[in-house]
Amino acid sequence: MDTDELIAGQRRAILDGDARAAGELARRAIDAGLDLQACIDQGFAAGIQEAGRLFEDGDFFLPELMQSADAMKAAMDVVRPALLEQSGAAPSGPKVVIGTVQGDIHDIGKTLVATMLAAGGFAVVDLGRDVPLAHFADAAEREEARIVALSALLTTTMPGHGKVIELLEQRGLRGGVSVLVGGAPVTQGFAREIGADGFAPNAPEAVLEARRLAASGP
Ligand code: B1M
Repeated sequence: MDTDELIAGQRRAILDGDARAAGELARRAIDAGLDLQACIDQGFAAGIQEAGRLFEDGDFFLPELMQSADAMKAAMDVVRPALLEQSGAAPSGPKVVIGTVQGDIHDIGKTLVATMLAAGGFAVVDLGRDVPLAHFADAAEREEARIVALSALLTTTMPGHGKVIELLEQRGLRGGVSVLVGGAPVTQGFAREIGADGFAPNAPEAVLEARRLAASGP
């Protein structure tokens, strides 16, 4: 199986909701020394995005979308440790508290961003998904975080980003903490509107943006 076939197979495994095949094809990519970011972008993530399109068009129902999401998780569970190992970075840099905001259970992209940040040398505290908004402020204070990183995949939950910023302000924490926002419906314009310090459209750019924020000071 050549690289193109392997990546096409990864996309197919996600669309088929085949967690076993997705995990196996992730392992094969690692063993073959392939560019894992390319496998994620063109293989696994392309598959889950296609599943989302089919869901939107009414050609996939929720159980099928959930199976695709499970297959995506199986692939990412295999890829994540390899990405961290490949980077060789010691996660001892500036501390980032990350999570998907309250009401939102989408965590595949958030976890990918968290992994890339850790691979980029940041000390990452992942609060998970559907995180009560006050928990971000609690964790920022407790962990003495340099960056609070917020993810939202739903248009109904993205206003949570702005509310976390308000909470940080109310608690007098805003001066020491930069806020980085992202997620499929989030734009640069929205980030500016709510007073976020940074925005990134994807995981690699989230690392660059976090580095810029860490270097520029609070
Ligand atoms: Co849902 N879902 N979903 N879903 N889902 C979307 C988001 C949707 C666009 C699908 C659609 O209709 N086309 C739609 C939202 C519509 C809207 O808001 N206008 C939708 C809906 C409606 C829903 C439900 C309401 C469905 C229902 O129940 N009727 C429900 C919501 C439940 C809830 O949260 N309360 C729901 C449920 C689910 C599943 C559980 C089945 C599953 C999630 C499983 C999981 O995450 N554990 C799921 C999935 C898989 C999707 C789609 C298909 C794929 C999301 C994904 O994982 N993408 C999605 C459609 C789509 O996005 N095309 C959809 C792959 C991932 C790598 O990309 O998450 O975008 P992404 O992350 C990227 C960037 O966005 C960015 O970097 C990441 C990596 O490059 N990024 C950041 C993300 N966070 C960042 C943070 C940063 C910076 C960058 O800084 C901090």
